[in-house]
Amino acid sequence: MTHKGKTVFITGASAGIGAATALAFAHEGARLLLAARRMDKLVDVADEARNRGAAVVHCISLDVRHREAVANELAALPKEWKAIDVLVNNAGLSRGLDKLYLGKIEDWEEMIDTNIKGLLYVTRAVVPGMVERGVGHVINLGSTAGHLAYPNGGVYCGTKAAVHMLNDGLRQDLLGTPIRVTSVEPGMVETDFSLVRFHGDEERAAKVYKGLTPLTPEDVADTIVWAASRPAHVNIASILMTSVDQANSLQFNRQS
Ligand code: 8X3
Repeated sequence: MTHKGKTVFITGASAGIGAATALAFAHEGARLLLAARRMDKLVDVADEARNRGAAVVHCISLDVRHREAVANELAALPKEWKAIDVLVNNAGLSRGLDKLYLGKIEDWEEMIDTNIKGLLYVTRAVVPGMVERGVGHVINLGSTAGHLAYPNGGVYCGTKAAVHMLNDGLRQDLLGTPIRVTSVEPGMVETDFSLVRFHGDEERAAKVYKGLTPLTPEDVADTIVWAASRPAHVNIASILMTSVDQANSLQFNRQS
């Protein structure tokens, strides 16, 4: 199944897995609807997507945490962008690495508002149209962290466990329609993830990936495109993926 001419909506598309996914679908000739908070970065991704073969690219500035903005921006889309074939619920982040009983409440709220509530707002805005048109695929970005918690990451892990369950629940609610629902759940991926977690502390972020080979954003993008490329009757429920240097949230093969 090719994505030529299909409309693919990706949240958090300005960097990391979101940007790599945009470029991977661009390579297939998809029409790309890209959303992120940082419009300057998003425009660069859009330019690159056009170079890689995207049929056409439309960018929207969107903070998925804002319920009304999500509803309004998606309702205001030009008609030709409303018929979304693939939704990649990628916008998400981690903030802080603290004992849960000492954690910063603002960090918790940012993660919960983005990773859980933002994903729900976007899903709520997009999926009814998919049901109405009888076509669609929702791909949610989960994590190994949603399967096994790690010390000091309880709230982030909790949000990703929630994504796993929301993914499951949505698939059940869509039974009887042709809409597919998949979660792609990676372990460590070398992106700005740790830089964001540590509020820009580069030294601390670099240590996370020290001595091991993590996944790349392209590895995950490739998997997302693969899941979206199965025959229409095949639903990949979830894909848990790590580099060979990681077994789960707690076990790593580090050289140093
Ligand atoms: C990212 C995986 O283990 O770095 O979702 O938190 S981990």
